[in-house]
Amino acid sequence: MKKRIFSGAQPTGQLHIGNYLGALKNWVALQDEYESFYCIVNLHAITLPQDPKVLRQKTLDLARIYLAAGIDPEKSTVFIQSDVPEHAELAWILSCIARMGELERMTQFKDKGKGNSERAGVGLFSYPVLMASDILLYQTDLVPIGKDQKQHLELTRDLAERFNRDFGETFRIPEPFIPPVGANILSLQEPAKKMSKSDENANGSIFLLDDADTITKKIKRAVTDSGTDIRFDQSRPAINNLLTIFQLLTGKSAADCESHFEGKGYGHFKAELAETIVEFLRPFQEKIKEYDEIELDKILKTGAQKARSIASETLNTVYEKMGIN
Ligand code: AQP
Repeated sequence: MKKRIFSGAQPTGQLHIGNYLGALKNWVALQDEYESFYCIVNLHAITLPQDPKVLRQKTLDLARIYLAAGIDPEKSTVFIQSDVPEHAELAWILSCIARMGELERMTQFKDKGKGNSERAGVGLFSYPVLMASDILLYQTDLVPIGKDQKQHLELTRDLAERFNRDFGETFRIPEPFIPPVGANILSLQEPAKKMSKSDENANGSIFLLDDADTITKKIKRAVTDSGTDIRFDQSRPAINNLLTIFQLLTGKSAADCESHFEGKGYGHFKAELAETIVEFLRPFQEKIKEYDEIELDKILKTGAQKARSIASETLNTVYEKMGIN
């Protein structure tokens, strides 16, 4: 039997090249080897205020992005989180297992709550529990994620182990899959921070739907560090980040990237990087238009049906073990 993968992205803001290189690219690569579940996690999106009409549209747009990136609905199960109510149900159960202290340690809550826990939403606080529910419902073996989600996956493992200890073997303990390169693509403007959908400065991110002009301008404006060599160097995060993007999009080795730009300056490098991104995104952007609403709806409904059949089995076992059913 194939091992199982679960992963998802939130339909908030615009997906950027960090989401693609840190997550989506690996989802596509892993779908042949694993039984894969790729979810549009719209219930996570509402942990921060969303415009209802925009949220619905972004949910469908994100499904299109998954498909255009190469997720094949014949191989992978693609679905919307809220179409499988078991996610929210198991999240309640797990929130009765989770401890306040362990949630308080989540750095993403500290970042997104802006240190003001008095005003932060309870959903924002408990969102890692919903993420644990997403993963555990499918008896997932592997979760492809960027570095920012590592702490949440550790919590998922802790909750699963605690439940198994207290109620008997129920959940498979998932392993993270963090790509060796690309797990933490940084902001083009502030390379001390990750590239992020919710960054107020749009120049920090290359969005998957940016046009050629915008991409070229953003790369031109990307901050650089001191030194002029175009080579990988952990002590120069800006150039390291830009070269990593180049490496992942061209599929070249790190050594080949460095020798390719040997003796060349930033001007040359940035122009070639911008061109590489534009050419990479062109077919992707064209493909997005291919899926009409009816076809998309069919894919998502079929996906939800398949997902539900597995999720409801896990939830029934959980209820039985706890004396609820
Ligand atoms: N900068 C990044 N580099 C590599 N991987 C990244 N991911 C996010 N940012 C980077 C990975 O993308 C997947 C989907 O992310 P998400 O939609 O759940 O949102 P997020 O992790 O909260 O990332 P964002 O883009 O920064 O969104 P906001 O600003 O809304 O928080 C995940 O696997 C994530 O690890």
